[in-house]
Amino acid sequence: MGHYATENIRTVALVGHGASGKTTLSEALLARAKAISAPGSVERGTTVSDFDPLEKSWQHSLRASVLHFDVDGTRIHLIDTPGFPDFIGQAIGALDAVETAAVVINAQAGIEMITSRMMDWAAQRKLCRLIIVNKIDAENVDAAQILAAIQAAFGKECLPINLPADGAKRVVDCFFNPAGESDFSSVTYAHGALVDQVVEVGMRDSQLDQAARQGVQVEVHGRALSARILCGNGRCGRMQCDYSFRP
Ligand SMILES: Nc1nc2c(ncn2[C@@H]2O[C@H](COP(=O)(O)OP(=O)(O)OP(=O)(O)O)[C@@H](O)[C@H]2O)c(=O)[nH]1
Ligand SMILES: [Mg+2]
Repeated sequence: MGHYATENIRTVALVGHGASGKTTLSEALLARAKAISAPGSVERGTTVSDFDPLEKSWQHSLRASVLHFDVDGTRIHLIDTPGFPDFIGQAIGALDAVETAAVVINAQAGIEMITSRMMDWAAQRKLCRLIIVNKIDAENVDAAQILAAIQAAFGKECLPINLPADGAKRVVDCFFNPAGESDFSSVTYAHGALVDQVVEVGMRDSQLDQAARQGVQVEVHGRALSARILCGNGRCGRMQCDYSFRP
């Protein structure tokens, strides 16, 4: 392992209900960061994190797996956790090892039991929280309705960093782009709301510029291409600048 200054290390736990797509997303992130040559698949039993024979045969995670990759000189330590309630102790333990909880939501299923529990448990630990709405490419997904449900459940401060575009084939970054086309809402509106919120939490322009320069930007393509980071909370100003996953 190379040497990384503390400010160039991020620790993130992927948490959320079973089958929301955490392991698949981990693969996409590893592949995009070139830590692996191509993303594996849960169905084929070829993912980095579900390496146990039982995980491969059951096709879901049983234990927390620690992964890492580098992006623009920043080392990301990612913990992929199981979402099924029987194994949730592994995910709760992971929260104590990270600064950020990325709560993955299945766009088809909406907010599920473990979604809400994880948001609560991460808040109790004063972690940065972000929500990733995954599987927006699946059938019968109403992304606007999901955003409304997230805001109703977790607060209006949950703002979209990315919005779906081109019929959910890609997303548009609302943090760095002041305008653009999206499937619902408006990039201009979302951008303005994010900037207002960052200003509200007291981040000065110079800090914003610096955060944008240092920001972790991971591009995601492939199967888990529908992973979208939707919102920030907790220390939201800092989190929104630090993490921008741009499919
Ligand atoms: N259509 C679609 N399917 C996806 C996406 N991401 C994951 N899947 C599928 O959803 C299923 C569950 O994916 P996993 O990555 O195992 O989900 P998980 O959250 O790790 O599940 P647990 O380990 O049980 O908590 C698999 O069949 C994946 O291929 C996506 O973005 N779109
Ligand atoms: Mg998994």
